[in-house]
Amino acid sequence: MTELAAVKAALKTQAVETPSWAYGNSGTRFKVFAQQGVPRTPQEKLADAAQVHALTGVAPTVALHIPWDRVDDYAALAKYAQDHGVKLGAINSNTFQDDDYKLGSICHPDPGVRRKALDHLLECVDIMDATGSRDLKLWFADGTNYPGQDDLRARQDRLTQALAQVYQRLGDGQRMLLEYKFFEPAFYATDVPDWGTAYAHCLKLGEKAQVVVDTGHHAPGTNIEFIVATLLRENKLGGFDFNSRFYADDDLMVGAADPFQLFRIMYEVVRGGGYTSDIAFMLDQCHNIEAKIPAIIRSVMNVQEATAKALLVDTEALGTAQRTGDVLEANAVLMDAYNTDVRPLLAEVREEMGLDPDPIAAYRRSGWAQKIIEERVGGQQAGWGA
Ligand code: LRH
Ligand code: MN
Ligand code: MN
Repeated sequence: MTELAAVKAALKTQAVETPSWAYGNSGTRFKVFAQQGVPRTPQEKLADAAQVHALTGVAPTVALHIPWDRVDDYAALAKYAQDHGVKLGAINSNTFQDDDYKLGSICHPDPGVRRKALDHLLECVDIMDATGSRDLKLWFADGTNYPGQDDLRARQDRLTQALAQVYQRLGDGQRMLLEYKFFEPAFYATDVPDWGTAYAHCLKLGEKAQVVVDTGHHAPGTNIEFIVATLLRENKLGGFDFNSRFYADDDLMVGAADPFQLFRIMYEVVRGGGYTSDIAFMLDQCHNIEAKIPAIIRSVMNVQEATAKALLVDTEALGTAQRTGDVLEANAVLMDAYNTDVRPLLAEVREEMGLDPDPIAAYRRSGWAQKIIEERVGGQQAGWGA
């Protein structure tokens, strides 16, 4: 196989998981701008996700968020997904929208609230059993707003205890992905604020516990690719929540603010053998002011472009430059790959996969947007506040 053929073959195996909540209405704490044609049910979100997969060929799974995607029969939902050409992916827990969680969930000072949160997490594993999902994705809004508000160490102990109970409940082939975020909604101290804390908990728990890197969850200037490289070396990188940030947890289209950062991350993934591993490449985004389905298609394409560039790095030339201390050449080799226009290559890849080379144009022509506007009246806010 030529090198280019190998790159194309790798691109054809790409899998980006789209989040159910990205298809629904969303907004900021200031305003949710409702859009026409948004899904009213989890099934309608899956139908939209199926369009994204049909047009890109690389978005075969959809993450659920519980209770936003609550249904009576999860096995039937999995079947519905399959009938539409997609599969259910990670199950995301939600222990942040209940009044009871004002002071936290599994780190709350009250054992009764901790029990309620734990029961929810265990229920999420029951759902995984029904859907056949591999991953339980845990993000905790837990933290404190004021120094002294609660005991930082005791909260870590409570976290350890609850995670251990969820870990024990995992079946064969199931994983727990622990997501960190440095602030928000807690402003003083967050209980899982960084990769180090997530890593320490996952290490103690065992092999099935891995860290999730949400690209929006770091302080400005953080070298995320270094975190990726480190977690990969330690076999503890479970997945990504891809999105883009200008300021905080903006949840904008991945690759929008800093496509170079996305390339650097994907380069470390490729470099560390993560591209062909079990890493879950998920989007975690909200499309507050733009049309949702084309925005998700655009996001998937942005991941593809960063991946194509990462796969094109001339590793031999890079290695030589690095070994000989040729700083400028090493940087130039990396930049050559980044500056390559990979859009024609990806258009070819799509054509070889039997797809339209331009998924967004194909979506516009498909009539799906008009169809859902006509058919779906009274769309619900599918994410925040639902
Ligand atoms: C928290 C987060 C986490 C949630 C999602 C809706 O900011 O990134 O992944 O589950 O947003
Ligand atoms: Mn996230
Ligand atoms: Mn987030």
